[in-house]
Amino acid sequence: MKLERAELRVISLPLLRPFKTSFGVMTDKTFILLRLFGEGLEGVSEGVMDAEPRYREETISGALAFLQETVLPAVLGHDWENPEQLMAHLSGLRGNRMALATVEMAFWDLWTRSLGLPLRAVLGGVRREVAVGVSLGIQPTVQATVDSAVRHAELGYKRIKLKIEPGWDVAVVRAVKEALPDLPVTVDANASYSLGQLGILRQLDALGLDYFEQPLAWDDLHDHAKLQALMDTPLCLDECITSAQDARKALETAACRLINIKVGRVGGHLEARRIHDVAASFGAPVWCGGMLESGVGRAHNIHLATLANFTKPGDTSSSSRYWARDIIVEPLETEGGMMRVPPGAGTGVSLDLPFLDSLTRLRTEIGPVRRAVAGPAAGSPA
Ligand code: OSB
Ligand code: MG
Repeated sequence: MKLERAELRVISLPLLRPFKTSFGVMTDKTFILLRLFGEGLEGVSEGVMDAEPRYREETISGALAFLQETVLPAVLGHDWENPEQLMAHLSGLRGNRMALATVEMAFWDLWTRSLGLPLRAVLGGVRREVAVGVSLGIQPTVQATVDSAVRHAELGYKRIKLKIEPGWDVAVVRAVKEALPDLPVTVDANASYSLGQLGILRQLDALGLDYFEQPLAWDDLHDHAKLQALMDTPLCLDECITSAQDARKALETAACRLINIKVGRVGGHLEARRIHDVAASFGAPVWCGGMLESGVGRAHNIHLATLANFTKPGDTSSSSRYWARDIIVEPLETEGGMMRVPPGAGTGVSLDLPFLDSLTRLRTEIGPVRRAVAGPAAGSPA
């Protein structure tokens, strides 16, 4: 597949309701959208880095510069046989896995479209629909959280994940567990606790959670291993895992017992699949996380989650939970807690370009020779 040109956009999509985590409140989802063009076809992806480095260290502004100045010039104008060859060419670039994932994922979409095959089939997926749960942000009250959890359980979602932070933990978890004794309930602290808070962590351990996601620092496998040795509840790592090597080290040292794989966090589908395989070799389940992606990133996640060892429900819930209108044409909606993989070649989804244009804050085209153009809404608020 000859990569001819690329288009980078920054999109702001308003969320239906604010999403609060231990690291901040989000009211709009702002993200990088990448389109890669070649042989008359187009592949699309979105980056999962935020404007500020509060989840992990990458940022939208940093990624834009890195993609424009380094990564895209290195891959455009060349004929790539497959994603492996493309990524081997970039293997000397350290870190920046969210930015690299953006290019890798768009290339997978483009390449599998050129093969006329669904992304899931080429990745080696084993199912046509994937089980999903929901991730509930920190709410104003315990009652509001219980109501939301019950509503989602009634819609068929197969697991409830509660965002927690110190001061918003034991009471809300206990109330949701009491309301839904038979549904798997999990918590995600997004790195907001430390080993100094063992008292609270032990209380959470006694509540029968399916697992506890990323209790401790985003870059700290060592303390997670210490904590796992003191807890019955399986720990699940998210922020800490950016590669198959990280996954091996985490599982070898029992810093966790399962892994939240986000293709956009780990450098793309190839690395996501390697993490999946490493976890399988340890007998550790994985599940597919999310970053409040638009339909573009959501579709990539859904295809990835068809691999065999994605045995726990993922976070890729219905698009209509997040947006009044998505940037893709095809609906991505669950039924009975199952999300059908979009049929068709590649990710199987297509951009709603007029709507996308109205959300575009910045647009740059990069050819084999780079040039910048003003976007339809460049410089003005979305
Ligand atoms: O830690 O899994 C996380 C959203 C943004 C950033 C980090 C996380 C999340 C979620 C929501 O939990 C997942 C989703 O619904 O897409
Ligand atoms: Mg998480």
